[in-house]
Amino acid sequence: MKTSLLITTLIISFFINRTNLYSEDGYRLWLRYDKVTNKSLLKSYTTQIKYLLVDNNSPTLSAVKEELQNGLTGLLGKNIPVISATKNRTVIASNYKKSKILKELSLSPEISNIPDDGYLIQTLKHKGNDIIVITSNSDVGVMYGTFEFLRLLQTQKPITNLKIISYPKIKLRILNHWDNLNRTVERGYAGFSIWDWHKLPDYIDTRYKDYARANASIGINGTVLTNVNANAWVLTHDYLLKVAALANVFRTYGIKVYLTARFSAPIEIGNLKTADPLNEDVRQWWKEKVKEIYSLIPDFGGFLVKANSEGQPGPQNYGRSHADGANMLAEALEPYGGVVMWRAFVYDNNIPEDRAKQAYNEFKPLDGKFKKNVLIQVKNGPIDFQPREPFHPLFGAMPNTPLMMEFQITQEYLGQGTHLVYLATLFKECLESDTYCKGKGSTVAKVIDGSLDNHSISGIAGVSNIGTDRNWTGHLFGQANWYAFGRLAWNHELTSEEVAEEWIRQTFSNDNEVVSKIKTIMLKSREDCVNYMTPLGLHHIMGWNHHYGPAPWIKDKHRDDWTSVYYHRADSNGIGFDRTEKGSNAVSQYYPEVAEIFSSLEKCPDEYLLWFHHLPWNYKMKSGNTLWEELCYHYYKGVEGVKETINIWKSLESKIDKDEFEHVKMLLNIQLKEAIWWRNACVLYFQTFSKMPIPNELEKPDKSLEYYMNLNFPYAPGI
Ligand code: GCV
Repeated sequence: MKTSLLITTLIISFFINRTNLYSEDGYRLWLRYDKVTNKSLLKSYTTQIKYLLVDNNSPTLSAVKEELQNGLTGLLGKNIPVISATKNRTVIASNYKKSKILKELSLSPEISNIPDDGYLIQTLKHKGNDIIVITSNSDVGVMYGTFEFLRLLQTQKPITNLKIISYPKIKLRILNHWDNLNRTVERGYAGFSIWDWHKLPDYIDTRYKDYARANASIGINGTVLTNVNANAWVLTHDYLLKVAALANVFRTYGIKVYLTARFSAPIEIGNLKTADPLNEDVRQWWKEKVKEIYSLIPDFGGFLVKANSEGQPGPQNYGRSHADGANMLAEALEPYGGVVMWRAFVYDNNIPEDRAKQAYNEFKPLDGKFKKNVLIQVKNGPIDFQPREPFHPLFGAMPNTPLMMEFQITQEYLGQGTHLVYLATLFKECLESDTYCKGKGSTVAKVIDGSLDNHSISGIAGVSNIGTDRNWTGHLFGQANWYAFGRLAWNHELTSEEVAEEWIRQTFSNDNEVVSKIKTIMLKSREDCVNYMTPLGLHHIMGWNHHYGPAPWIKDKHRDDWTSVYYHRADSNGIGFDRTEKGSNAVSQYYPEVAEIFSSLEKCPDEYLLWFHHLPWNYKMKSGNTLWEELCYHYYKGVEGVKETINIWKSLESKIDKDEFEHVKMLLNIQLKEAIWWRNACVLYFQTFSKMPIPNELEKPDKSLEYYMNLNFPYAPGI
């Protein structure tokens, strides 16, 4: 009796586990390669793709072959034989520079001029054979072309008469992991760090390869493995061996590794008494360290540095400038082709100046003082990855220095692990902002891609949202932000809509209803979030330290610039930070055309109103409402937006994998709860100053301000 019960239990659990094994858990990201559902397209694909020829072997081209075989087998539902001589209906993937076969074909002459990472995908007729060529002047370019080709099939695009030429606008397309050596992730909401330092270098988790594949598929070509709040320990020999093991996996996929350099490392692991960048022993120490790194990792990318910011050590500890610090590291890296990405995220509460102005004040005078292999990495806005910020005034202000963009993919300030917020719209808003530095049309995108000032290096970084969660990003829709970052880093001219559509088709389905409804959800999601968190230019009013939830009441801390009241400045007269000439004059850091817009009450967009102006509660808005009413309407609109999202999502139940549907549904319910919490807490708090009623037609908060102020989250994630 007992034995039969045991057997039954085992059988049942076997089937349960099997089901779990095969249900969709998000691990495959956007590289699912499921069989094409559209029958006529499938027929057309299978007629055009009969054989595969991957010319010239190299680890990268072997990976190309593997990807094409896996991808095509999945998408077409049959095996595609690999051959060595062209036949009718062959897909050829080959490096143009190395390939004999391709020289015989009449490929578009443009191929010779395509920059290294770029590719050509072309349909051709050769000796009566129909062939499709994926080529590039580099192996990794062939890989990028391969992923584009597979994307065409995944998104069910026709592949007849192809002639696609594409190359990246920005050279360094890099993920920044804020991962600590103990595997916690600062501002990480998807579990622990995927780098298993303890088991490296001997144990190579299959995730490392899948991580590299996913990044290569969207053109990301670099990864900073460690937190900018850096630990010098990663620069010790034993850890460098671990880093080298990761680099060996990533190299095949065209991804270089970078490390964060703790400025005080010469003291902490080098037994020196100082880390002064002008001290000869210190300079020599870095040179030796860099030499050691390159002996283990010949294609090491370089260092990312956070210095003299939020307690991190830096050159100013020794009375030296940021340029002195950056140039010392740049000199050590120069012989090997490495770069320094020096962050401009600096501010000091001891300086009696608007925090929004400090990075500009510090860095603008240093323009032109950096070595050629230094990039200055600037956050998109002047404060800190808020739901909405105007673009950082440094963009356009340092023409003689390559400026890199730093976006945050992880949603520290936009709902962390539980809110569906599609960030392409935020990224695009910043990239498309006009700095006017060289007249109209001098967009931030043109500053960072180097085209405006003819820089030979250019870069863009995204603070990663990746962790050990099975679906990589915690929230399934977090994957869309990783995807969007990569796609926009490759081509910032893509629209948010195009990128969303690609992602949806590859992640969920090509069904038109699914595509259009999820696109609607994604495209409005960031504005919903701004509305229920920080409408009309409000910023930095979230929970203390963990940054979870609303807390506009934060005050009297050891640093003013870490409180909320410093930013919203609400009082009985009104609300907002006066950054006009009459206030901190942060507007003066922008070019006159921009400064004029932000300064003027008539011209300043509502989106930035309270970022730049302190206005009375009864100030008449363009809509005719008072400022107080407008604020309330925005908060309530944000919540309504989430309700609408939930309804749209629910209408897709029959068309979405069950597990994924439930996963997103539960998270949306949390998002709604938290949106209401943000709305109620903020409206009640600001009402203590406005002393005005919440407009009649709006439902009143069901809890008191005191209730919200007493909420406490000692174990909120990400710190
Ligand atoms: C890595 C904000 C975050 C910090 C982060 C810092 C930075 O202040 O809250 O966690 O530190 O930005 O970008 O350096």
